[in-house]
Amino acid sequence: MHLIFILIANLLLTTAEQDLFEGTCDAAVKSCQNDPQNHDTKFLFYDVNPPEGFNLRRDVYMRFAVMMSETHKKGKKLDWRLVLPPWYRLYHWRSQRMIGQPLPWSTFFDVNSLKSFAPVVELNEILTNETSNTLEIDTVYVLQNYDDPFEGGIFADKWQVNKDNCRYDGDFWGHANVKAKEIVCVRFQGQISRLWELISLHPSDKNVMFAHGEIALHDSYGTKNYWDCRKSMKFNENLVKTAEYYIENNLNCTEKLCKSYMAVHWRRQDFTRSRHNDVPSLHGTIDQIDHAVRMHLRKIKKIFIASDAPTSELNLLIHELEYLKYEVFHFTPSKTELELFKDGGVAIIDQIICSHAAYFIGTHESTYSFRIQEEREILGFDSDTTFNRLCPDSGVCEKPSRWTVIH
Ligand SMILES: Nc1nc2c(ncn2[C@@H]2O[C@H](COP(=O)(O)OP(=O)(O)O)[C@@H](O)[C@H]2O)c(=O)[nH]1
Ligand SMILES: *[C@@H]1O[C@H](CO)[C@@H](O)[C@H](O)[C@H]1NC(C)=O
Ligand SMILES: *[C@@H]1O[C@H](CO)[C@@H](O)[C@H](O)[C@H]1NC(C)=O
Ligand SMILES: [Mg+2]
Repeated sequence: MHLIFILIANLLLTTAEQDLFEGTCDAAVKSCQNDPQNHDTKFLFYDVNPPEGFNLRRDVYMRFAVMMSETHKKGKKLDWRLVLPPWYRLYHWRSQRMIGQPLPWSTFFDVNSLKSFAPVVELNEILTNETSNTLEIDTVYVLQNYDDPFEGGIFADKWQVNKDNCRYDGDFWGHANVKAKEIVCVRFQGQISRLWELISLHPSDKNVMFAHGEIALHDSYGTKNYWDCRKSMKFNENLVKTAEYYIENNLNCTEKLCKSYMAVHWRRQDFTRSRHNDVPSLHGTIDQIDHAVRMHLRKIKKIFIASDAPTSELNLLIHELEYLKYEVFHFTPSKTELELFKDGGVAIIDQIICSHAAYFIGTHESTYSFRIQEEREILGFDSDTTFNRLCPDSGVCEKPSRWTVIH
């Protein structure tokens, strides 16, 4: 994660325009632009490193969506659509490990809103339209990191086909009827729009896929177009309604910018095991929450906790805070809600509730917390109420970077 941030910071300084390859579709031909059923429509698929979680995947989506949108804005590649990779067997989705079916993006997002920003289609929209029942991907490019990203002391954008040990480590989101005709491994580093150069290696390809899409970096992190894309990532309306109902009934707020509660994202599990320099102990957490309320929120008694902690650990935190006379809230889905929303939807409901809080404290370098911070920027909270983190019990505690919204 740290390296990624160095790289992103690097990219912010780069304004060089990519010299994109010309598309084969003439902007003046209307059918090219608007008809997804058009015979000549080409599809760009991508996949992400299997162990990566939901919220990094959202960031990878934005890289592809911004790339597509910026290319189309220049009148290029108008015959291309971006295929939304289904959500499938995510590592953190504990209650679904066994029964995991690939879930379309509409389970979690408002897909029409995504479509208002970039030309995206769900995989199941294409699969049902494939007459032969099998979807053939012409070329799967498996992206790989360079062994030394700073070769010769500099980080340069580059790519190179790599013929050694080439294989695709995914399974097309559990879809047995998706097949690859050719697999090409490519060492790649740099901005995502350079993937068009790879695509041009096989100009007659109709379906192209990039595995390990997370290796390609943002073209424009933090720009207006980045934020326009981010704003279009509205959640499924049932998730929004459930979160708003919870806020109204438990946290006494009916506005967008609530004043009645503070929220904490307490990331545990793998973070507790492998990042003890970044996360506090249970008692450290309690002290920091109590301190924040005394410093900034003297009138507030309600605290909402979002967490992936095991129930026993979470209950300890809740009881200790209650002992300090706080009213503590945690969203526990009913059995029906869990079946309906799945683990992924419940995690989003927690994020929405954190997004509306008067004050938010997140977990260092958690992409789950980052997405809440972005949401709060979009809602219009003062950034001081947003970019706060839990510190380790001892040692350095770097302030969170402030990625503020651009309208
Ligand atoms: N319901 C809920 N789930 C969480 C919470 N924090 C983490 N998770 C789960 O754990 C996953 C964490 O992975 P990821 O999205 O990659 O975020 P990161 O690992 O914190 O950067 C989330 O996608 C959720 O499934 C939380 O506060 N509430
Ligand atoms: C699939 O077919 C339906 C009905 O013909 C059409 O409305 C839809 O746009 C098609 N989707 C794609 C991605 O081609
Ligand atoms: C709810 O909020 C209103 C102000 O918006 C306040 O007057 C009222 O006392 C609050 N109720 C509770 C139970 O906290
Ligand atoms: Mg993760």
